[in-house]
Amino acid sequence: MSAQVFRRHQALPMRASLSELGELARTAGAKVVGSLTQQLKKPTHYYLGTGKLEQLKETVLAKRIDTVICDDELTPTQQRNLERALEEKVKVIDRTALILDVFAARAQTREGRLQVELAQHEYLMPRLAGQWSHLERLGGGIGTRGPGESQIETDRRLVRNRIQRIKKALGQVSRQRDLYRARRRNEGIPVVSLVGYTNAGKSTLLNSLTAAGVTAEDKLFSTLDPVTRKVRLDSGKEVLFTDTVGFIQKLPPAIVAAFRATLEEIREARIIVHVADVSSPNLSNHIDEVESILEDLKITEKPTVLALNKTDLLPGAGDSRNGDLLPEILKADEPPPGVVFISATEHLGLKDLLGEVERLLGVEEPVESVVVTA
Ligand SMILES: Nc1nc2c(ncn2[C@@H]2O[C@H](COP(=O)(O)OP(=O)(O)OP(=O)(O)O)[C@@H](O)[C@H]2O)c(=O)[nH]1
Ligand SMILES: [Mg+2]
Repeated sequence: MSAQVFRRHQALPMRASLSELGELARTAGAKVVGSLTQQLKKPTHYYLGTGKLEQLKETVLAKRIDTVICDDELTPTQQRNLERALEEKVKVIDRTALILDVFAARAQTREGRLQVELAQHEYLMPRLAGQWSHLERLGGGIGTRGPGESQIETDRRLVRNRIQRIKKALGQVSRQRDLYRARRRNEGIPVVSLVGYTNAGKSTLLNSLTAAGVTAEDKLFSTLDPVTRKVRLDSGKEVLFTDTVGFIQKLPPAIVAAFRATLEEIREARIIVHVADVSSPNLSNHIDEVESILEDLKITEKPTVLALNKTDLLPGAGDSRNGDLLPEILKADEPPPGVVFISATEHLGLKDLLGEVERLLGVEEPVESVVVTA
């Protein structure tokens, strides 16, 4: 696939990952006052090593920090230990909790809200023990049941019940979705799915292609719920473009699981338009991440157009902000097949994009060959 051009198989560099975490935190309404990094072969029970932990304590005190956000998913023990080691009232959360927070604030439809709530509960479940362990120690002796322990069990049961109820409600919503999908299939209008890293410009593109009026903003995860709009191609043929939730590195498994139904809409698509922000210094990582999430969802082998968006922000060929890969592509007279350069805000390259979609639609889907023998 064309996106292979960018493949480098590397995780987002630590600095880039931290700056993304900062963006997420700002999106959630926090003010970022500083960051601290450490390279460890394996995180400790405190997540950080002893020296760094001391440094963190001092910074928290000096800057009167009220929340510490770690750029990985913390184990319940790590979270508890860190919280105990720091000042009282300092909250310790991890990347997953932060993403869940942003998602919770963004979800608008009933399905979106249910999905986020499911992910939140799944995330909370293994962490309940930690929250009540201080009570456990007050508990009785051998063979008796401490108040903490029974509290954990009550809480677990409540959460488990809630999870069951949400799953049931989601099942109903997804049946409605199936009906809608079947109707769409009957109408025979091909679906083009916009996928890409969060903030790549998917919603802006949908708005530019149609008059969709989808919220597009310079914030991570502005879209959580799928939006579908009809677009007429040059040939007069109609296609449905769908815009959906953006991807991000280290997307929490609880979220992928909860959003599976939404994400699987992509599987229904005839064509995928992978939108990427060409002005990002992390372009190749973003492309890699999106491809690997698609692979996880077993969505491969779909005809794909790679739409390199925000070309208006590029100072021009020869610029090396994007490492050594982009200039190569820009230097070429023509982008490689399956790649188009666009600017969704400036309406540039949209004809090329639709042309590419049209070309892919014209490519017959493989038909099982039948051998008839006399
Ligand atoms: N300069 C420039 N900015 C753009 C372009 N396309 C999108 N943007 C900006 O990029 C930001 C993110 O755009 P969205 O359309 O919300 O991105 P998205 O991919 O839908 O993001 P999520 O819904 O969060 O996954 C907005 O501030 C847009 O105005 C473009 O072609 N050029
Ligand atoms: Mg969007």
